[in-house]
Amino acid sequence: MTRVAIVGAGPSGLAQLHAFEQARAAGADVPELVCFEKQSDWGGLWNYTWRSGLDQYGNPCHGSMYRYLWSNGPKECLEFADYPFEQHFGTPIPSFPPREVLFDYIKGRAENSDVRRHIQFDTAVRWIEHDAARDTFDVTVEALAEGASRVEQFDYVIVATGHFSVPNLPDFPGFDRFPGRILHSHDFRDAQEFAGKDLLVVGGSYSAEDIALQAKKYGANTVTISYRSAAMGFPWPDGISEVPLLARLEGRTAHFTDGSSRDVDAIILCTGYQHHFPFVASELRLRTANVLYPPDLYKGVFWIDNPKMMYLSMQDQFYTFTLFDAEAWVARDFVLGRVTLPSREEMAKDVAEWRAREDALPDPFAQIDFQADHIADLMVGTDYPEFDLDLTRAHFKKWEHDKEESIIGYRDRGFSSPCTGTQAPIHHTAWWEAHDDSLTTFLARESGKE
Ligand code: FAD
Ligand code: NA7
Repeated sequence: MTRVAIVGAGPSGLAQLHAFEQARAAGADVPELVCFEKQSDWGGLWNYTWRSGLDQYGNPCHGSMYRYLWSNGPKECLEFADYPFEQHFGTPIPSFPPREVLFDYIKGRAENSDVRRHIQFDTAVRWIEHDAARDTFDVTVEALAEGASRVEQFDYVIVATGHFSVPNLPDFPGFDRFPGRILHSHDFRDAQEFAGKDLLVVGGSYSAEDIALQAKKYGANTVTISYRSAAMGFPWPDGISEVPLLARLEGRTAHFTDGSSRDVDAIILCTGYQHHFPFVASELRLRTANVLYPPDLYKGVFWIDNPKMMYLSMQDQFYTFTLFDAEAWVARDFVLGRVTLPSREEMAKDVAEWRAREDALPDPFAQIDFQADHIADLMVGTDYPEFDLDLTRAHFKKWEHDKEESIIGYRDRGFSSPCTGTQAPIHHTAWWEAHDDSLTTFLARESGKE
């Protein structure tokens, strides 16, 4: 029997399992699916952990999410077309839910399609290589609790291990003598740790933006954001400011390239992540920066030198769950023989064209359209349910404008569903004032029980 290995049971691995289950429900003959997940539960980054550094088995901790994390984009732009939010929660909910609420939503669809039975938890994939003679993949896995390794053969491998877990960690002169804590955003957990402190955040993207806001919201005295290329330029609340790149530290004094300086108590490096696949043999290993169209992946999914090796969710992400679904549906249809791929040369040419187009994108609005076009391209010929993709483009562009208008207020807006058309209600506690991010409070307040 044909065997498919899926590595990782985060949102993209679960999308893959779900896609196969949908085909099975519609009568398809589905191969044997085995999903290996090194954590003890599913949900990937959305499965919050207090741990940082190493996990309970001594392996690098996967989790990069932190307490009080609320969706940083409208939920309508990541809604599962075959499982709308309203279906899961039984009522319309606001557009920017906290982590626990989205985790619940992800779990809901996975439970409904009963995919858990395919997942081997506490099992890390250690090595993937292709055997050309047999045209199968040897996958070495380790059952972490037992410390027992074994090798299994698969006809297809789908890597869904995410790429926001292994920090990119630059060094700066004087770090070795700084008398405070220096951490990467991967290890950031509870913003209350920085209450009353003067914090330096290095980076100019989503993590820098959100962690700076979190820290201030939960009581930091000041937050200085140091950027390399360009200031984010949002209308920051009092106590948050942006300065050019850090040049060096002298004791607790940070000096910046514009000649200014500040005394700081702690430093958070929001300097992004590495695509890191040490468990993949060199000739199958994706090597890329955080871009919208990585090299060597046809349709962003198929490894062009051997398309039976697939990767999900390796793009920089405006779209998340919607993109993962589109990728998972295409990967599934390839495995099921419903899709045939062009020659290696044609695939390489197609990838090159997309990448050239990405290089020429002038601004985030064009980037949003680019990623939406990628999704539209993926969905041609699949049976993924229809939804209003163009509406999500418009939502993302409005969201960009909302952030420019109010960086503490953009989450207090409501968007309409591309699946049901329902307009999201406004959460009655403004995000900047909402300190309780539990699912119970978020939903109970919504239905007027508090
Ligand atoms: P992950 O969620 O990273 O899951 C990968 C899974 O693979 C994990 O469970 C991991 O344990 C497993 N794994 C890894 N290596 C192995 C191995 N060798 N063997 C076995 N299992 C393995 N997206 C949004 O839509 N909205 C947000 O608000 C948002 N906020 C974010 C905030 C932060 C701080 C970060 C880091 C990301 C955020 N994202 C957000 C983006 C996020 O990447 C996606 O939402 C989503 O989690 C990606 O899913 P994934 O399954 O591809 O990867
Ligand atoms: P991103 O979006 O990949 O951004 C990384 C940022 O780190 C970016 O602003 C980089 O600057 C900056 N960076 C990288 N190296 C350095 C050095 N050496 N010095 C200074 N600054 C540096 O990662 P994020 O963590 O922000 O976001 C990842 C995901 O997490 C995202 O999906 C969110 O939803 C949450 P640049 O702008 O390139 O000059």
